[in-house]
Amino acid sequence: MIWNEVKECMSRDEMRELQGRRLHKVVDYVYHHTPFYRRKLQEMDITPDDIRTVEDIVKLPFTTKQDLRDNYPFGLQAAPQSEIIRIHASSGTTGNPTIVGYTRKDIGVWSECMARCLTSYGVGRGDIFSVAYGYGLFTGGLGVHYGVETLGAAVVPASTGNTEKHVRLLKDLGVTGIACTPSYALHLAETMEKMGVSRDETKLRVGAFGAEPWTENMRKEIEERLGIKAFNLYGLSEIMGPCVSYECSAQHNSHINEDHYLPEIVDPVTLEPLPYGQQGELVFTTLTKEGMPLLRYRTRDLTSLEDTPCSCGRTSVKMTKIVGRSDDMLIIRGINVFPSQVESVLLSMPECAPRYLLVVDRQDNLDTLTVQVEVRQEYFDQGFDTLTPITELEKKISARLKSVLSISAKVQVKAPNSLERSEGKSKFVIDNRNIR
Ligand code: DLL
Repeated sequence: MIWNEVKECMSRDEMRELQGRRLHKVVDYVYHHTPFYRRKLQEMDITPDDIRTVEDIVKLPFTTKQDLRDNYPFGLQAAPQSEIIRIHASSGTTGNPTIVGYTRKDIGVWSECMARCLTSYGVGRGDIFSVAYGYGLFTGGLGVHYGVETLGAAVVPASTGNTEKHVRLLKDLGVTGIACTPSYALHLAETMEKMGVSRDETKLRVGAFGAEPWTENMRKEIEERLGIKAFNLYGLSEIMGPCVSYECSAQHNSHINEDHYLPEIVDPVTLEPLPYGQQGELVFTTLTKEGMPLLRYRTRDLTSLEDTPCSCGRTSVKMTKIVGRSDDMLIIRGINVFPSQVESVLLSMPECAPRYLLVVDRQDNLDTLTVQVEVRQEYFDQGFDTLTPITELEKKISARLKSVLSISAKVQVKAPNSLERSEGKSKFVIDNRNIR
């Protein structure tokens, strides 16, 4: 089934023509409504009239997460505050989070795009669909929620946490579909096994998984243990949230909702555009967004694009699985974490030396973060070699990390000069998860 055949199956020529028209419109819109872009375009001597076709996109400036941080909170918002009806925030930077405001029309587009994804997974009216992404500032919960409602299926806003209760709900309500992170899906399977609930006691048949990278092996395991078809769902808050791209019945690469989000692949170093098939950094221009439209937003996600015909009948460009990032962002239990954020928390505490190591593991299908940090010599000399104060300091750091970054980390305080030094670039992160 296809939710919007006109948009999802239009010829490549028609799509490019539509994108060209919308691109002109969005450039005109930001030129007149976002001083940040007006200034940038004027500096580059570009007027909206210079942008008429998709090919003209190369003339436009890039936008980065740093731009959003520098203009916190509403500097890149184009719509007047009176038109904004929802505000989300993205975790994942030192200092200011990224704030995204949506107009009523934006929420409509988001819901439509999300309905396209869910239809593509085979979800429809009569389905009972549980959303186990976090509800709140994160876009996962509410984003999928509105898509399910738009589609006309019944949504169960389960959110995250309390997995045993969730398993009971799945069973008792006859839930047929679920959306959550792929690692949470495996945790759910494990909890079901521990509770003695077999996959045949549920009616689950489909899952929408994303917000973090996952592998074909994880897909096989999720499908086998939960007895479902597992589909990829990709998105990012700055562009909209979940719904930017989605897999279809072919379960091979993800169709981009490219009438709304215009994709490009660029070399992350030179920023030169790369052709289809070549791997590089994914860049999006929002074509219809009113609240916070973005030109050439650098996602930092590494992937490639392909426009070969798909067996499902959709004609939209597909992106391959995300193979990594061009920055050092980690995604731990679905939360974006930059090592520099952890560093700034550690350095705000006088006991900690600027020597640390983040170790990321996956235990029982849930990500764990261990932060090892050296204590400063002067504190060590005051008796930190005895067990009790170290435990107290570990607890204190752990609580600070939790309150500032919303992540739970196991903290190990180390003696001065005990963490391995390297000759070349210092290694701050060891990621033992095998997710590529
Ligand atoms: O993670 C939105 C989302 C929610 C997507 C629920 C899918 C499902 P952010 O918190 O802004 O938004 O994080 C965006 O997460 O740039 C990728 O690095 C990563 N990511 C999201 N989906 C996938 C996926 C949401 N399917 C960042 N595969 C993105 C790999 C993903 N990485």
